[in-house]
Amino acid sequence: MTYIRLDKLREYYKPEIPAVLEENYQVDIDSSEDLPPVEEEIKRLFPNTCHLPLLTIQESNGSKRNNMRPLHVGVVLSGGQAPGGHNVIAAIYDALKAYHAASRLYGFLMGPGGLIKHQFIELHKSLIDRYRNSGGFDMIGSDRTKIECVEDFERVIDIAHRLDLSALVIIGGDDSATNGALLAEYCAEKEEKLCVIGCPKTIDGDLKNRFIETSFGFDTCVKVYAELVGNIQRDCYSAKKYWHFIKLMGRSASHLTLECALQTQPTIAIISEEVEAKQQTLDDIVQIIADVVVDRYNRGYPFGVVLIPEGLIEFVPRMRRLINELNEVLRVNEKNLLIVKKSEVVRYIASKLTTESAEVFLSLPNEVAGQLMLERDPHGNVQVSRVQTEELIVSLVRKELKKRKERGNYDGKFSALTHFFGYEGRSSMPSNFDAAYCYALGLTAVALASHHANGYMAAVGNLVAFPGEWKPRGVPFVSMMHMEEREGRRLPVVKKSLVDLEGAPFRYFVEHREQRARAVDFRYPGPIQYFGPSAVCDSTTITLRLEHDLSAEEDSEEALREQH
Ligand code: FBP
Repeated sequence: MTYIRLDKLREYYKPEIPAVLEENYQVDIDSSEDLPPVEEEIKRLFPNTCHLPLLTIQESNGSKRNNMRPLHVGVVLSGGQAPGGHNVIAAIYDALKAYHAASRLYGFLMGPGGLIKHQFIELHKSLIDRYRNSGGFDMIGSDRTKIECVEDFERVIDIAHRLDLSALVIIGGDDSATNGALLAEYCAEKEEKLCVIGCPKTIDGDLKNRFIETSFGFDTCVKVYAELVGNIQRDCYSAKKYWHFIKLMGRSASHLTLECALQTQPTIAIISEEVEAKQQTLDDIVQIIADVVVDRYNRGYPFGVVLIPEGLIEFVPRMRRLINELNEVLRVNEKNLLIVKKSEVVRYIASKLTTESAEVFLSLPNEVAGQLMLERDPHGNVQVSRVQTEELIVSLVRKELKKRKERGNYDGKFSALTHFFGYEGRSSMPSNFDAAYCYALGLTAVALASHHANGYMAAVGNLVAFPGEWKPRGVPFVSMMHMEEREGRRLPVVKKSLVDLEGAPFRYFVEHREQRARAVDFRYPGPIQYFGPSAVCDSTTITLRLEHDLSAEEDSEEALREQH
Protein backbone atom coordinates (compact mmCIF):
# COMPACT_ATOMS: atom_id res chain seq x y z
CA MET A 1 0.00 0.00 0.00
CA THR A 2 1.27 3.50 -0.80
CA TYR A 3 1.28 6.06 2.01
CA ILE A 4 0.89 9.77 1.41
CA ARG A 5 1.09 12.42 4.10
CA LEU A 6 -2.11 14.46 4.30
CA ASP A 7 -0.21 17.72 4.70
CA LYS A 8 1.75 16.99 1.49
CA LEU A 9 -1.38 16.04 -0.40
CA ARG A 10 -3.12 19.24 0.73
CA GLU A 11 -0.48 21.35 -1.02
CA TYR A 12 -2.14 20.28 -4.28
CA TYR A 13 -5.73 20.91 -3.20
CA LYS A 14 -7.38 23.54 -5.39
CA PRO A 15 -10.19 25.37 -3.65
CA GLU A 16 -13.19 26.26 -5.77
CA ILE A 17 -13.32 30.00 -6.40
CA PRO A 18 -16.21 32.47 -6.83
CA ALA A 19 -17.28 32.38 -10.48
CA VAL A 20 -16.99 36.18 -10.86
CA LEU A 21 -13.31 36.08 -9.93
CA GLU A 22 -12.50 33.39 -12.48
CA GLU A 23 -13.00 35.47 -15.57
CA ASN A 24 -12.86 39.07 -16.60
CA TYR A 25 -14.35 41.14 -13.80
CA GLN A 26 -14.86 44.77 -12.92
CA VAL A 27 -15.07 46.64 -9.63
CA ASP A 28 -18.12 48.93 -9.34
CA ILE A 29 -19.94 50.95 -6.74
CA ASP A 30 -22.54 48.72 -5.09
CA SER A 31 -25.72 50.72 -4.67
CA SER A 32 -27.88 47.71 -3.82
CA GLU A 33 -27.41 48.27 -0.09
CA ASP A 34 -26.80 51.25 2.19
CA LEU A 35 -23.79 51.37 4.47
CA PRO A 36 -24.54 52.15 8.13
CA PRO A 37 -24.29 55.87 8.99
CA VAL A 38 -20.84 57.00 10.15
CA GLU A 39 -20.60 58.69 13.59
CA GLU A 40 -19.86 62.46 13.45
CA GLU A 41 -16.65 62.08 15.47
CA ILE A 42 -15.40 59.40 13.08
CA LYS A 43 -16.23 61.67 10.13
CA ARG A 44 -14.10 64.39 11.66
CA LEU A 45 -11.17 62.01 12.25
CA PHE A 46 -11.40 60.36 8.82
CA PRO A 47 -12.30 63.23 6.47
CA ASN A 48 -10.68 61.56 3.44
CA THR A 49 -12.06 58.04 3.77
CA CYS A 50 -15.41 58.50 5.53
CA HIS A 51 -17.45 58.84 2.33
CA LEU A 52 -16.19 55.74 0.52
CA PRO A 53 -18.96 53.68 -1.08
CA LEU A 54 -19.50 49.93 -0.88
CA LEU A 55 -17.84 48.16 -3.84
CA THR A 56 -18.93 45.08 -5.71
CA ILE A 57 -16.97 42.86 -8.04
CA GLN A 58 -18.87 41.54 -10.99
CA GLU A 59 -18.43 39.98 -14.38
CA SER A 60 -17.24 42.38 -17.03
CA ASN A 61 -18.72 42.32 -20.50
CA GLY A 62 -15.70 44.10 -21.92
CA SER A 63 -12.80 42.36 -23.60
CA LYS A 64 -10.10 40.61 -21.55
CA ARG A 65 -7.91 43.06 -19.61
CA ASN A 66 -4.58 43.89 -21.04
CA ASN A 67 -2.70 45.03 -17.96
CA MET A 68 0.28 47.07 -19.08
CA ARG A 69 1.82 47.72 -15.69
CA PRO A 70 2.76 45.10 -13.13
CA LEU A 71 1.46 45.59 -9.58
CA HIS A 72 3.71 45.51 -6.54
CA VAL A 73 1.91 44.51 -3.36
CA GLY A 74 3.02 44.05 0.25
CA VAL A 75 1.29 41.66 2.64
CA VAL A 76 1.41 41.46 6.41
CA LEU A 77 -0.12 38.98 8.86
CA SER A 78 -1.29 40.68 12.02
CA GLY A 79 -2.39 39.33 15.42
CA GLY A 80 -3.09 35.75 16.45
CA GLN A 81 -2.80 32.86 14.00
CA ALA A 82 -5.94 31.70 12.18
CA PRO A 83 -6.25 28.71 9.84
CA GLY A 84 -6.12 29.76 6.18
CA GLY A 85 -3.80 32.78 6.34
CA HIS A 86 -1.35 31.15 3.95
CA ASN A 87 -4.12 30.70 1.39
CA VAL A 88 -4.87 34.42 1.43
CA ILE A 89 -1.23 35.03 0.55
CA ALA A 90 -1.19 32.25 -2.08
CA ALA A 91 -4.27 33.77 -3.74
CA ILE A 92 -2.76 37.26 -3.71
CA TYR A 93 0.33 35.82 -5.38
CA ASP A 94 -1.66 33.88 -8.01
CA ALA A 95 -3.90 36.85 -8.78
CA LEU A 96 -0.96 39.22 -9.10
CA LYS A 97 0.83 36.91 -11.52
CA ALA A 98 -2.38 36.46 -13.51
CA TYR A 99 -2.74 40.24 -13.59
CA HIS A 100 0.76 40.73 -14.98
CA ALA A 101 3.60 38.22 -14.98
CA ALA A 102 6.07 40.83 -13.73
CA SER A 103 3.97 41.72 -10.66
CA ARG A 104 5.67 41.24 -7.31
CA LEU A 105 4.54 40.26 -3.83
CA TYR A 106 6.52 41.18 -0.72
CA GLY A 107 5.83 39.58 2.65
CA PHE A 108 6.66 41.64 5.74
CA LEU A 109 8.21 39.47 8.44
CA MET A 110 6.78 38.98 11.92
CA GLY A 111 3.74 41.21 11.51
CA PRO A 112 3.30 44.97 11.61
CA GLY A 113 6.52 45.09 13.69
CA GLY A 114 8.45 43.82 10.63
CA LEU A 115 6.62 46.29 8.40
CA ILE A 116 7.74 49.23 10.52
CA LYS A 117 11.26 47.82 10.74
CA HIS A 118 11.30 47.24 6.95
CA GLN A 119 11.94 43.52 7.30
CA PHE A 120 10.56 41.68 4.29
CA ILE A 121 11.14 39.01 1.68
CA GLU A 122 9.92 38.74 -1.85
CA LEU A 123 7.53 35.80 -2.09
CA HIS A 124 8.19 33.39 -4.92
CA LYS A 125 6.25 30.44 -6.28
CA SER A 126 8.40 27.76 -4.67
CA LEU A 127 7.79 29.17 -1.19
CA ILE A 128 4.10 29.88 -1.79
CA ASP A 129 3.49 26.35 -3.11
CA ARG A 130 4.90 24.78 0.04
CA TYR A 131 2.33 26.60 2.16
CA ARG A 132 -0.85 26.11 0.13
CA ASN A 133 -3.77 24.96 2.30
CA SER A 134 -1.55 24.72 5.39
CA GLY A 135 -2.27 26.08 8.87
CA GLY A 136 -0.28 28.56 10.95
CA PHE A 137 1.32 31.82 9.91
CA ASP A 138 4.90 30.59 9.73
CA MET A 139 5.45 31.56 6.08
CA ILE A 140 6.13 35.15 7.19
CA GLY A 141 5.12 35.27 10.90
CA SER A 142 2.91 37.73 12.75
CA ASP A 143 2.84 40.03 15.80
CA ARG A 144 0.57 42.52 17.54
CA THR A 145 2.46 45.78 16.95
CA LYS A 146 0.19 48.79 16.58
CA ILE A 147 0.49 51.15 13.60
CA GLU A 148 -0.94 54.32 15.04
CA CYS A 149 1.36 57.33 14.97
CA VAL A 150 2.77 59.54 12.23
CA GLU A 151 6.27 58.00 12.61
CA ASP A 152 4.79 54.52 11.96
CA PHE A 153 2.81 55.76 8.95
CA GLU A 154 5.91 57.47 7.52
CA ARG A 155 7.94 54.27 7.94
CA VAL A 156 5.29 52.38 5.96
CA ILE A 157 5.18 55.03 3.25
CA ASP A 158 8.94 55.03 3.04
CA ILE A 159 9.10 51.28 2.35
CA ALA A 160 6.13 51.56 -0.01
CA HIS A 161 8.08 54.11 -2.08
CA ARG A 162 11.20 51.98 -2.06
CA LEU A 163 9.35 48.85 -3.22
CA ASP A 164 7.00 50.83 -5.46
CA LEU A 165 4.01 49.28 -3.69
CA SER A 166 0.53 49.96 -5.02
CA ALA A 167 -1.13 48.18 -2.15
CA LEU A 168 -0.53 46.83 1.32
CA VAL A 169 -2.80 43.99 2.42
CA ILE A 170 -3.19 43.73 6.19
CA ILE A 171 -4.55 40.32 7.16
CA GLY A 172 -5.91 40.77 10.67
CA GLY A 173 -8.75 41.13 13.16
CA ASP A 174 -10.51 44.21 14.51
CA ASP A 175 -7.40 45.81 16.04
CA SER A 176 -5.43 45.25 12.83
CA ALA A 177 -8.30 46.65 10.78
CA THR A 178 -8.16 49.75 12.99
CA ASN A 179 -4.45 50.03 12.12
CA GLY A 180 -5.45 49.69 8.47
CA ALA A 181 -8.11 52.39 8.71
CA LEU A 182 -5.70 54.89 10.29
CA LEU A 183 -3.00 54.16 7.73
CA ALA A 184 -5.46 54.36 4.83
CA GLU A 185 -6.65 57.77 6.03
CA TYR A 186 -3.06 58.99 6.29
CA CYS A 187 -2.27 57.74 2.75
CA ALA A 188 -5.40 59.44 1.40
CA GLU A 189 -4.53 62.71 3.16
CA LYS A 190 -0.98 62.65 1.74
CA GLU A 191 -2.30 61.63 -1.69
CA GLU A 192 -0.09 58.57 -1.65
CA LYS A 193 -0.41 55.90 -4.32
CA LEU A 194 -0.46 53.17 -1.62
CA CYS A 195 -3.85 51.53 -1.06
CA VAL A 196 -4.44 49.86 2.30
CA ILE A 197 -6.68 46.81 2.11
CA GLY A 198 -7.75 44.46 4.94
CA CYS A 199 -8.71 40.78 5.11
CA PRO A 200 -10.98 39.69 8.00
CA LYS A 201 -9.00 37.21 10.12
CA THR A 202 -9.60 35.91 13.63
CA ILE A 203 -10.60 32.59 15.09
CA ASP A 204 -12.66 34.55 17.62
CA GLY A 205 -15.27 35.27 14.93
CA ASP A 206 -15.83 38.77 16.29
CA LEU A 207 -14.91 40.69 13.16
CA LYS A 208 -18.24 40.43 11.44
CA ASN A 209 -21.15 42.60 10.42
CA ARG A 210 -23.79 42.85 7.71
CA PHE A 211 -21.13 42.68 5.02
CA ILE A 212 -18.48 40.49 6.65
CA GLU A 213 -20.37 37.26 7.34
CA THR A 214 -17.53 35.66 9.28
CA SER A 215 -13.81 36.02 9.82
CA PHE A 216 -11.55 33.34 8.41
CA GLY A 217 -10.21 30.69 10.75
CA PHE A 218 -13.38 30.55 12.84
CA ASP A 219 -14.80 27.59 10.88
CA THR A 220 -11.68 25.42 11.22
CA CYS A 221 -10.86 26.37 14.76
CA VAL A 222 -14.34 25.66 16.08
CA LYS A 223 -14.40 22.32 14.26
CA VAL A 224 -11.15 21.35 15.99
CA TYR A 225 -12.56 22.36 19.38
CA ALA A 226 -15.81 20.53 18.62
CA GLU A 227 -13.86 17.37 17.82
CA LEU A 228 -11.91 17.61 21.09
CA VAL A 229 -14.99 18.46 23.15
CA GLY A 230 -16.85 15.58 21.47
CA ASN A 231 -14.02 13.18 22.34
CA ILE A 232 -14.12 14.28 25.96
CA GLN A 233 -17.89 13.94 25.98
CA ARG A 234 -17.63 10.38 24.68
CA ASP A 235 -15.16 9.58 27.43
CA CYS A 236 -17.37 11.31 29.95
CA TYR A 237 -20.43 9.34 28.84
CA SER A 238 -18.43 6.10 28.91
CA ALA A 239 -16.91 6.55 32.38
CA LYS A 240 -19.90 8.39 33.88
CA LYS A 241 -17.87 9.77 36.79
CA TYR A 242 -16.35 13.15 35.85
CA TRP A 243 -17.44 16.70 35.30
CA HIS A 244 -15.28 18.30 32.62
CA PHE A 245 -14.88 22.09 32.64
CA ILE A 246 -13.51 23.24 29.29
CA LYS A 247 -12.35 26.78 28.61
CA LEU A 248 -12.38 27.70 24.91
CA MET A 249 -10.42 30.45 23.23
CA GLY A 250 -12.07 33.61 22.01
CA ARG A 251 -10.80 36.63 23.85
CA SER A 252 -13.93 38.73 24.16
CA ALA A 253 -16.85 37.35 22.22
CA SER A 254 -18.33 33.90 22.91
CA HIS A 255 -18.92 32.96 19.25
CA LEU A 256 -16.50 30.00 19.50
CA THR A 257 -18.18 28.67 22.64
CA LEU A 258 -21.67 29.16 21.22
CA GLU A 259 -20.86 27.41 17.93
CA CYS A 260 -19.04 24.64 19.76
CA ALA A 261 -22.10 24.18 21.97
CA LEU A 262 -24.34 24.00 18.90
CA GLN A 263 -22.09 21.33 17.38
CA THR A 264 -21.47 19.22 20.49
CA GLN A 265 -24.48 19.83 22.77
CA PRO A 266 -22.69 19.84 26.13
CA THR A 267 -24.51 19.83 29.49
CA ILE A 268 -23.91 23.56 30.06
CA ALA A 269 -22.34 26.36 28.02
CA ILE A 270 -21.84 29.81 29.52
CA ILE A 271 -22.19 32.70 27.09
CA SER A 272 -20.41 35.83 28.33
CA GLU A 273 -22.69 38.26 26.53
CA GLU A 274 -25.71 36.82 28.36
CA VAL A 275 -23.88 37.03 31.68
CA GLU A 276 -23.28 40.72 31.05
CA ALA A 277 -26.81 41.42 29.82
CA LYS A 278 -28.29 39.79 32.93
CA GLN A 279 -25.69 41.46 35.16
CA GLN A 280 -24.83 38.05 36.61
CA THR A 281 -22.21 37.65 39.29
CA LEU A 282 -19.73 34.80 39.53
CA ASP A 283 -21.95 33.42 42.26
CA ASP A 284 -24.98 33.43 39.93
CA ILE A 285 -23.00 31.35 37.42
CA VAL A 286 -21.85 29.00 40.16
CA GLN A 287 -25.45 28.52 41.40
CA ILE A 288 -26.61 27.63 37.88
CA ILE A 289 -23.89 25.00 37.52
CA ALA A 290 -24.34 23.64 41.04
CA ASP A 291 -28.10 23.25 40.50
CA VAL A 292 -27.46 21.15 37.39
CA VAL A 293 -24.77 19.08 39.14
CA VAL A 294 -27.16 18.29 42.00
CA ASP A 295 -30.12 17.57 39.74
CA ARG A 296 -28.09 15.21 37.55
CA TYR A 297 -26.59 13.49 40.58
CA ASN A 298 -30.05 12.90 42.00
CA ARG A 299 -31.15 11.35 38.70
CA GLY A 300 -28.10 9.05 38.64
CA TYR A 301 -25.86 11.06 36.30
CA PRO A 302 -22.83 12.29 38.27
CA PHE A 303 -21.13 13.61 35.15
CA GLY A 304 -21.33 16.39 32.58
CA VAL A 305 -19.47 18.86 30.42
CA VAL A 306 -19.37 22.64 30.89
CA LEU A 307 -18.05 25.02 28.22
CA ILE A 308 -16.58 28.31 29.42
CA PRO A 309 -15.61 31.14 27.08
CA GLU A 310 -12.11 32.47 27.58
CA GLY A 311 -13.26 36.05 28.08
CA LEU A 312 -15.95 35.29 30.67
CA ILE A 313 -14.41 37.14 33.61
CA GLU A 314 -14.36 40.40 31.68
CA PHE A 315 -18.14 40.16 31.21
CA VAL A 316 -18.99 39.64 34.87
CA PRO A 317 -19.72 43.27 35.83
CA ARG A 318 -17.88 43.22 39.21
CA MET A 319 -14.88 41.49 37.61
CA ARG A 320 -14.85 44.00 34.77
CA ARG A 321 -14.78 46.87 37.26
CA LEU A 322 -11.92 45.11 39.05
CA ILE A 323 -9.98 44.64 35.77
CA ASN A 324 -10.48 48.30 34.80
CA GLU A 325 -9.18 49.40 38.19
CA LEU A 326 -6.30 46.94 37.97
CA ASN A 327 -5.29 48.37 34.56
CA GLU A 328 -4.95 51.80 36.15
CA VAL A 329 -3.37 50.66 39.44
CA LEU A 330 -0.79 48.52 37.60
CA ARG A 331 0.07 51.41 35.28
CA VAL A 332 0.46 53.99 38.04
CA ASN A 333 2.39 51.66 40.38
CA GLU A 334 4.63 50.04 37.78
CA LYS A 335 7.84 51.22 39.49
CA ASN A 336 6.69 50.58 43.09
CA LEU A 337 5.78 47.02 42.17
CA LEU A 338 9.39 46.26 41.35
CA ILE A 339 10.31 46.63 45.03
CA VAL A 340 7.27 44.99 46.63
CA LYS A 341 7.96 41.43 47.89
CA LYS A 342 6.38 38.78 45.64
CA SER A 343 4.33 37.39 48.53
CA GLU A 344 2.99 40.90 49.30
CA VAL A 345 1.98 41.91 45.75
CA VAL A 346 -1.67 40.84 45.92
CA ARG A 347 -2.21 42.67 49.27
CA TYR A 348 -0.32 45.72 48.01
CA ILE A 349 -2.46 45.95 44.86
CA ALA A 350 -5.64 45.33 46.88
CA SER A 351 -4.77 48.30 49.09
CA LYS A 352 -4.90 50.55 46.00
CA LEU A 353 -8.32 49.32 44.81
CA THR A 354 -11.79 50.51 45.83
CA THR A 355 -13.29 48.51 48.73
CA GLU A 356 -15.64 46.59 46.43
CA SER A 357 -12.92 45.61 43.94
CA ALA A 358 -10.42 44.80 46.70
CA GLU A 359 -12.97 42.40 48.18
CA VAL A 360 -13.46 40.64 44.82
CA PHE A 361 -9.70 40.59 44.19
CA LEU A 362 -8.89 39.07 47.58
CA SER A 363 -11.60 36.43 47.19
CA LEU A 364 -9.87 35.02 44.10
CA PRO A 365 -7.48 32.08 44.33
CA ASN A 366 -3.91 33.44 44.43
CA GLU A 367 -2.96 32.09 40.99
CA VAL A 368 -5.98 33.74 39.35
CA ALA A 369 -5.24 37.07 41.09
CA GLY A 370 -1.67 36.81 39.77
CA GLN A 371 -2.88 35.97 36.25
CA LEU A 372 -5.09 39.08 36.25
CA MET A 373 -2.00 41.19 36.92
CA LEU A 374 -0.02 39.83 33.95
CA GLU A 375 1.20 42.34 31.39
CA ARG A 376 -1.51 43.62 28.96
CA ASP A 377 -1.07 43.04 25.22
CA PRO A 378 -0.10 46.03 23.01
CA HIS A 379 -3.79 46.82 22.46
CA GLY A 380 -4.40 47.00 26.22
CA ASN A 381 -6.20 43.65 26.44
CA VAL A 382 -5.93 41.40 29.50
CA GLN A 383 -4.33 38.15 28.32
CA VAL A 384 -7.39 36.09 29.11
CA SER A 385 -5.89 32.96 27.56
CA ARG A 386 -3.57 32.94 30.59
CA VAL A 387 -6.28 33.35 33.22
CA GLN A 388 -7.45 29.97 34.53
CA THR A 389 -11.16 30.80 34.61
CA GLU A 390 -11.98 27.10 34.38
CA GLU A 391 -10.05 26.42 37.61
CA LEU A 392 -11.73 29.38 39.28
CA ILE A 393 -15.21 28.15 38.38
CA VAL A 394 -14.45 24.60 39.53
CA SER A 395 -13.14 25.80 42.88
CA LEU A 396 -16.23 27.97 43.40
CA VAL A 397 -18.63 25.17 42.42
CA ARG A 398 -16.79 22.82 44.78
CA LYS A 399 -17.21 25.33 47.64
CA GLU A 400 -20.90 25.73 46.86
CA LEU A 401 -21.49 21.97 46.78
CA LYS A 402 -19.69 21.65 50.12
CA LYS A 403 -22.06 24.24 51.58
CA ARG A 404 -25.05 22.37 50.20
CA LYS A 405 -23.70 19.16 51.73
CA GLU A 406 -23.33 20.86 55.10
CA ARG A 407 -26.94 22.01 54.83
CA GLY A 408 -27.92 18.43 53.99
CA ASN A 409 -29.17 19.31 50.48
CA TYR A 410 -26.76 17.10 48.60
CA ASP A 411 -24.71 14.02 49.42
CA GLY A 412 -22.91 13.32 46.14
CA LYS A 413 -19.36 13.31 44.88
CA PHE A 414 -18.06 15.96 42.53
CA SER A 415 -14.99 14.91 40.50
CA ALA A 416 -14.01 17.71 38.17
CA LEU A 417 -11.32 17.90 35.49
CA THR A 418 -10.32 21.08 33.66
CA HIS A 419 -9.12 21.69 30.09
CA PHE A 420 -8.23 24.67 27.96
CA PHE A 421 -8.53 24.43 24.17
CA GLY A 422 -6.90 27.39 22.47
CA TYR A 423 -3.70 26.87 20.58
CA GLU A 424 -4.86 23.38 19.53
CA GLY A 425 -7.18 24.98 17.00
CA ARG A 426 -5.59 28.26 16.10
CA SER A 427 -2.97 26.97 13.66
CA SER A 428 -4.79 23.91 12.42
CA MET A 429 -4.83 22.86 8.75
CA PRO A 430 -7.72 24.88 7.28
CA SER A 431 -11.01 23.15 6.57
CA ASN A 432 -12.20 23.10 2.96
CA PHE A 433 -14.40 26.06 3.83
CA ASP A 434 -11.56 28.16 5.21
CA ALA A 435 -9.19 27.08 2.41
CA ALA A 436 -11.72 28.33 -0.16
CA TYR A 437 -12.82 31.39 1.82
CA CYS A 438 -9.23 32.56 2.32
CA TYR A 439 -8.39 31.99 -1.30
CA ALA A 440 -11.44 34.04 -2.33
CA LEU A 441 -10.44 36.82 0.12
CA GLY A 442 -6.93 37.00 -1.38
CA LEU A 443 -8.34 37.22 -4.92
CA THR A 444 -10.76 39.92 -3.78
CA ALA A 445 -7.91 41.91 -2.18
CA VAL A 446 -6.06 41.97 -5.52
CA ALA A 447 -9.24 42.95 -7.39
CA LEU A 448 -9.55 45.92 -4.98
CA ALA A 449 -5.85 46.75 -5.31
CA SER A 450 -6.09 46.80 -9.10
CA HIS A 451 -8.99 49.25 -8.72
CA HIS A 452 -6.88 51.49 -6.38
CA ALA A 453 -9.39 50.96 -3.59
CA ASN A 454 -7.71 52.50 -0.55
CA GLY A 455 -9.35 51.99 2.88
CA TYR A 456 -11.28 48.80 2.15
CA MET A 457 -11.74 45.40 3.73
CA ALA A 458 -12.01 42.51 1.28
CA ALA A 459 -15.34 40.78 1.90
CA VAL A 460 -16.93 37.65 0.48
CA GLY A 461 -20.64 37.01 0.99
CA ASN A 462 -23.27 34.31 0.44
CA LEU A 463 -20.99 31.89 2.28
CA VAL A 464 -23.59 29.18 2.86
CA ALA A 465 -23.70 28.55 -0.88
CA PHE A 466 -21.01 26.72 -2.87
CA PRO A 467 -17.88 28.88 -3.38
CA GLY A 468 -18.71 29.37 -7.06
CA GLU A 469 -21.72 31.46 -5.94
CA TRP A 470 -19.89 33.56 -3.34
CA LYS A 471 -20.06 37.33 -3.75
CA PRO A 472 -16.84 39.35 -3.42
CA ARG A 473 -17.05 42.98 -2.32
CA GLY A 474 -15.08 45.84 -0.82
CA VAL A 475 -16.34 47.30 2.48
CA PRO A 476 -14.91 50.64 3.67
CA PHE A 477 -13.05 50.31 6.98
CA VAL A 478 -14.71 53.48 8.21
CA SER A 479 -18.19 51.96 7.88
CA MET A 480 -17.19 49.47 10.60
CA MET A 481 -15.81 52.00 13.07
CA HIS A 482 -17.10 53.64 16.20
CA MET A 483 -15.64 55.58 19.15
CA GLU A 484 -14.67 53.46 22.14
CA GLU A 485 -13.03 53.98 25.53
CA ARG A 486 -9.64 52.23 25.51
CA GLU A 487 -7.21 52.61 28.40
CA GLY A 488 -8.90 55.80 29.53
CA ARG A 489 -8.93 57.39 26.04
CA ARG A 490 -11.77 57.72 23.53
CA LEU A 491 -10.46 56.18 20.33
CA PRO A 492 -11.80 55.35 16.87
CA VAL A 493 -11.76 51.56 16.49
CA VAL A 494 -13.26 48.88 14.27
CA LYS A 495 -16.19 47.52 16.21
CA LYS A 496 -15.94 44.04 17.73
CA SER A 497 -19.03 41.97 17.14
CA LEU A 498 -20.27 40.14 20.20
CA VAL A 499 -22.86 37.35 20.33
CA ASP A 500 -26.23 38.86 19.46
CA LEU A 501 -28.68 37.70 22.11
CA GLU A 502 -31.54 38.33 19.69
CA GLY A 503 -29.78 36.45 16.88
CA ALA A 504 -30.83 33.05 15.57
CA PRO A 505 -27.77 31.09 16.83
CA PHE A 506 -28.21 32.20 20.45
CA ARG A 507 -31.99 31.75 20.34
CA TYR A 508 -31.53 28.22 19.00
CA PHE A 509 -29.07 27.48 21.81
CA VAL A 510 -31.50 28.80 24.45
CA GLU A 511 -34.37 26.73 23.04
CA HIS A 512 -32.37 23.56 23.61
CA ARG A 513 -30.38 24.26 26.76
CA GLU A 514 -32.79 23.00 29.40
CA GLN A 515 -33.08 19.73 27.59
CA ARG A 516 -29.26 19.57 27.24
CA ALA A 517 -28.78 20.11 30.97
CA ARG A 518 -30.90 17.04 31.63
CA ALA A 519 -29.77 14.88 28.69
CA VAL A 520 -27.65 11.80 29.28
CA ASP A 521 -25.64 11.54 26.08
CA PHE A 522 -23.95 14.10 23.86
CA ARG A 523 -22.96 14.83 20.25
CA TYR A 524 -19.58 13.67 18.91
CA PRO A 525 -18.78 15.60 15.71
CA GLY A 526 -15.48 13.82 14.92
CA PRO A 527 -12.52 15.31 13.06
CA ILE A 528 -12.54 17.74 10.14
CA GLN A 529 -12.93 15.87 6.85
CA TYR A 530 -11.00 17.01 3.81
CA PHE A 531 -12.06 14.33 1.31
CA GLY A 532 -15.43 12.65 0.97
CA PRO A 533 -19.06 13.73 0.56
CA SER A 534 -19.34 17.47 0.05
CA ALA A 535 -22.16 17.68 2.62
CA VAL A 536 -19.64 16.58 5.25
CA CYS A 537 -16.44 18.19 3.95
CA ASP A 538 -17.52 21.57 2.61
CA SER A 539 -20.27 22.67 4.96
CA THR A 540 -19.66 25.55 7.31
CA THR A 541 -20.77 26.45 10.82
CA ILE A 542 -24.24 26.13 12.33
CA THR A 543 -23.94 29.82 13.28
CA LEU A 544 -23.69 30.84 9.62
CA ARG A 545 -26.47 28.48 8.60
CA LEU A 546 -28.83 29.85 11.25
CA GLU A 547 -27.88 33.43 10.43
CA HIS A 548 -28.88 32.69 6.83
CA ASP A 549 -32.25 31.30 7.99
CA LEU A 550 -31.22 27.75 7.15
CA SER A 551 -31.82 24.76 9.34
CA ALA A 552 -29.23 23.76 11.94
CA GLU A 553 -29.85 20.07 11.36
CA GLU A 554 -29.15 18.67 7.91
CA ASP A 555 -28.69 14.98 8.64
CA SER A 556 -32.19 13.83 7.80
CA GLU A 557 -32.55 10.14 6.91
CA GLU A 558 -33.17 11.17 3.33
CA ALA A 559 -29.96 13.23 3.13
CA LEU A 560 -27.96 10.38 4.67
CA ARG A 561 -29.37 7.86 2.19
CA GLU A 562 -28.48 10.23 -0.66
CA GLN A 563 -24.86 10.29 0.48
CA HIS A 564 -24.62 6.51 0.47
P1 FBP B 1 -6.71 37.75 17.18
O1 FBP B 1 -7.84 38.56 17.71
O2 FBP B 1 -5.49 38.53 16.92
O3 FBP B 1 -7.13 36.94 16.00
O4 FBP B 1 -6.29 36.67 18.28
C1 FBP B 1 -7.26 35.95 18.95
C2 FBP B 1 -6.70 35.04 20.00
O5 FBP B 1 -6.48 33.76 19.48
C3 FBP B 1 -7.62 35.00 21.20
O6 FBP B 1 -8.61 34.02 21.05
C4 FBP B 1 -6.67 34.77 22.34
O7 FBP B 1 -7.13 35.31 23.55
C5 FBP B 1 -5.45 35.54 21.91
O8 FBP B 1 -5.45 35.50 20.51
C6 FBP B 1 -4.18 34.97 22.46
O9 FBP B 1 -3.11 35.65 21.88
P2 FBP B 1 -1.59 35.39 22.25
O10 FBP B 1 -1.27 33.97 21.88
O11 FBP B 1 -0.87 36.38 21.42
O12 FBP B 1 -1.48 35.62 23.72
